[in-house]
Amino acid sequence: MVRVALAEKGLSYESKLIKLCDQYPEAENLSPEYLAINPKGIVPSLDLDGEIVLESTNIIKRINSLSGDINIDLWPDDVDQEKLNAWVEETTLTDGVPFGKSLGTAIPPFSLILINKMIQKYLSVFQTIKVFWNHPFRERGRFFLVMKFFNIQKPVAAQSYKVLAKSLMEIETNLAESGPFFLGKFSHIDINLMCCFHRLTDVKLDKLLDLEELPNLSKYWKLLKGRDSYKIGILNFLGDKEYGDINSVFGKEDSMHLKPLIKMIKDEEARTTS
Ligand SMILES: N[C@@H](CCC(=O)N[C@@H](CS)C(=O)NCC(=O)O)C(=O)O
Repeated sequence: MVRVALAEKGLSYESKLIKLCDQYPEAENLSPEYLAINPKGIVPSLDLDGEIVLESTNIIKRINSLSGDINIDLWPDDVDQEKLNAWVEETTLTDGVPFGKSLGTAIPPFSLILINKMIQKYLSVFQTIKVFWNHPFRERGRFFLVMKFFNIQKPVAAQSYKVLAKSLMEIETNLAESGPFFLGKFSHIDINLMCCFHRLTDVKLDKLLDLEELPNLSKYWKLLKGRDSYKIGILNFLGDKEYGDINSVFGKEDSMHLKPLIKMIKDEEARTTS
């Protein structure tokens, strides 16, 4: 989300990628140097000439206050501020919000299997226990340890069906009223939704974004994919390792969650129009 925001604003920056503890034994996000920047040991963090900004929502707001090569306001005054705030919150991976409670926490469950596989492939039991002990975000440490031994994706993903289906339908209604972007003009929420939708394509649920019941959503996703920031911030960013891991887990087939989700959307659509 932050890379997309930087591209939207046309800001240049130095990017320091660190090796996260869920897929690299180096666990650079738990190093003393990184914890001095971000005590929770999570990414992203922004260092703006010494001013440290944490949490993707805050970071994007701060980025928006800077002037880059592109004159765009990601938080325009003339859009519904309450709705913008609520939907940005709704689509962020907010700490403390359980999986499946918001759109931002209903999508990660579908990619949990990727974290499962990466931890199992790249980390030894000893390294995983070290992460468990050392992660300052206790909940995460516990979570990674569980993922080393159990594939918990299926039940967790099933709990997220309702919120995911309901959110896509709400986005459709909203777009029908005020498109072409979520609040008419492009804003922060479109960045978050771009990232949520891209993740749905990673996990082979992209057919949800092309249903005849959701025509405005389908148009909207095409519009988002056509933005330069989508290419710069997402498509061009992923390297061979990322694409390799994603493809080896999700393959070319549709997700096993696709059918139940489509059924839920179609049933709900039939219920509301009858
Ligand atoms: N609420 C945070 C969530 C950040 C987050 O969960 N980042 C993940 C990567 S997407 C991370 O740092 N994972 C490594 C870890 O938990 O050790 C934000 O929006 O900035």
